[in-house]
Amino acid sequence: MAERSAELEPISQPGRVADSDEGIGLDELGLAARNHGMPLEAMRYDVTPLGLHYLLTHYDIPETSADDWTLTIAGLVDHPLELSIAEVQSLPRVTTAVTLECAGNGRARMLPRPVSQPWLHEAVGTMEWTGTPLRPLLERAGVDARTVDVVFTGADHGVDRGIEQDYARSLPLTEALLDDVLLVYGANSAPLLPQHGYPLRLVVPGWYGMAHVKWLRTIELIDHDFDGFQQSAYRIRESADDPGRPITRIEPRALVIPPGWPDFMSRSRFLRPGQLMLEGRAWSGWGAITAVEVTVDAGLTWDEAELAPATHGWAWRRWKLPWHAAEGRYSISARAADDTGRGQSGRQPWNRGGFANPTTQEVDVLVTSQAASR
Ligand SMILES: Nc1nc2c(c(=O)[nH]1)N[C@H]1C(S)=C(S)[C@@H](COP(=O)(O)O)O[C@H]1N2
Ligand SMILES: [Mo]
Repeated sequence: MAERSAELEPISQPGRVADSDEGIGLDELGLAARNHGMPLEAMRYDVTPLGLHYLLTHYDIPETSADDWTLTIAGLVDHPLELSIAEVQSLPRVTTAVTLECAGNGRARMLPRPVSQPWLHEAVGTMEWTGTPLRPLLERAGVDARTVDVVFTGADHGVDRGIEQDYARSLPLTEALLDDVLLVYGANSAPLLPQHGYPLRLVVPGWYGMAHVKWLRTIELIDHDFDGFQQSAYRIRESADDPGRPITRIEPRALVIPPGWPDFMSRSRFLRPGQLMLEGRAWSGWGAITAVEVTVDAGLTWDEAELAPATHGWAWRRWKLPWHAAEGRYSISARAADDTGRGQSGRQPWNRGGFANPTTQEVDVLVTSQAASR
């Protein structure tokens, strides 16, 4: 089903921005309860175990079956294709570890807060995706020279800001033809779970999550820039009437595995004094991570962490830094830079959608030899 209302940017009903003193509302809580993050201690795994990966589904998880699924490749092609899941699975098979991060990661820490899924830092995960490269299928269909965008549409359906739609996102043809773009039917050696797009999803290594269309039904080649709702929604805009710029690849980010043990409500941490290893992950969708710096004193001083050897191109990289924790209070953060010169600056450039917030974590830690009781 196509979108019911032809909307051009900017979307006529912009998302809401919370008042400066407005807490998280029940609607945001509802979204957060459906769309869980990855518990940050799960950064200990190179590959995020099934069920621990973050989840973001705008509407409902559709009822789908591999048995009667058809993937259609149509639009500006010489020979439209219709493929069953069995046919997709009979094509050359690739398995690759890719880190996904939601473009809204960090949104809840923007001030004022754009009202949407209120992520703190946990909208990230890395799975080993199994599928087949998209490019040979597009070549088999025969790409018309007039093609500008390739539109990927999922089976999920809903309404956002008054626009009824199937979830749909496009890639510029040049990006869709990159060798690492995959049609994926498996994750971590198992069939895709329903919530991650069973029976078929797109994986676009390096891009923010919104590009990785789940429950993929149709691929359509068009001769203009796609202006569907989700294409217009994911832009960096400073105001409601700012046309903004599209969100594409993942900006560099480093996160710390919170050390010690947490306080139930505040999630602040406790540690015994002594020698320990701070560890975490860093990733970028633009290039290889080249540096991670860590502070334990709220940004007064930064130390360079040791990077583990890079594994897969688009999977996060492990880092570590030995720390002698003396009694006292600390605020721990990490920041990353990549080989394209991009890096996490301390300051957040605010934007209306709450996207790509580079602000670092602030892990509050009390190092004490006493039992943590009052
Ligand atoms: N069909 C469909 N695909 C989708 C979405 C969706 O709501 N519907 N959400 C997108 C967003 S915003 C993100 S961050 C990722 C999340 O993928 P995951 O839930 O498998 O972690 O899926 C993307 N693909
Ligand atoms: Mo997302």
